[in-house]
Amino acid sequence: MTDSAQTGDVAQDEQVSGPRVGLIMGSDSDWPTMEAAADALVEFGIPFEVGVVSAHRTPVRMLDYAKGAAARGISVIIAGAGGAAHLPGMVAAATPLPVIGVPVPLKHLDGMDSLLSIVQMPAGVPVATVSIGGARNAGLLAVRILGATDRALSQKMEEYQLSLQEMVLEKDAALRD
Ligand code: RP5
Repeated sequence: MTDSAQTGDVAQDEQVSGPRVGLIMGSDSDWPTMEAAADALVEFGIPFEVGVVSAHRTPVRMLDYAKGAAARGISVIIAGAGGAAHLPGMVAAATPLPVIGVPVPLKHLDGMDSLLSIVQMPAGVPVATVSIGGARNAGLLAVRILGATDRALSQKMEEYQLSLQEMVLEKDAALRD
């Protein structure tokens, strides 16, 4: 995994071709879970950046990242964390961008602690929370958000949905073979 998350300004032309999704996590130990979000973004050809941004261990870096993301051309942030998982909510508090939270399951409590830390946001500061360990859906949700203003991407999502349908029908047919 590369820690390529950057803070600060970039030149205007870099925004056009630069990353559209910020994929961040509280620790590199979250990567085995979060990798599925990256895989989904790669499948749909979405440029993204990856980085470790810890709400507790690097609070200033977290705020810099959240405050600077929109100006750098990021449209959606996916934030994963485990345990006392404050990263998605704190990032959402410091950016107007949509934030998707991924509860990372740790050794204890099966990820329920992560889920509740991320999902119970106060009114006014939304985090779109996926299931415990549901990083693939976080990636797919980011694609759908970008697809709302990108017809080609939206069509690609429709094709993916059709492929899911075909997969189920094939399994159904195989059961009765
Ligand atoms: C959280 O603490 C991280 O998101 C990670 O899930 C958890 C444990 O981090 P490490 O001790 O493995 O670095 O903030």
